[in-house]
Amino acid sequence: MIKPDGVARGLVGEIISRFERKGLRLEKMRMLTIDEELARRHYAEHVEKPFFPELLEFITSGPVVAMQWAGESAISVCRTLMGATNPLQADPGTIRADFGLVVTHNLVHGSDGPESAERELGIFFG
Ligand code: D4T
Repeated sequence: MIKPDGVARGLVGEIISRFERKGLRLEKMRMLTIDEELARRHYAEHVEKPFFPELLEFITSGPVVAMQWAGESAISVCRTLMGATNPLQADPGTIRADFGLVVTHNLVHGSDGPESAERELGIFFG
């Protein structure tokens, strides 16, 4: 998912292009603005975390682009292209390192395993 900062900064094409050039296949795509109810479902594991209020405000602040990507090891390949959660710790050449500066505004979200991918794709495309 391209988060509100990625959309607002005009980086949708750049980010999609990186996944496409890697060889992954774009299967589904949807632009939407996440409301509080959807944010709480999507980030269920973070609802009690101290950073959740800030995360909630940010993720509902503007449109996002939800996508379903397919291909060999798609989940780990996506996470490699995205880089570490905190852009300051992400490797150069990753999306978060190249375009991000602070952890809240880290441009992209990717499912961290097959179960979360199934759950999250169900939320956005079910
Ligand atoms: P997402 O879920 O957005 O792909 O990020 P990660 O899987 O890489 O990281 P995460 O689940 O640990 O964090 C979810 C989301 O919360 C924001 N965040 C995180 C934040 O605002 N402050 C923080 O201290 C942390 C750890 C960034 C990503």
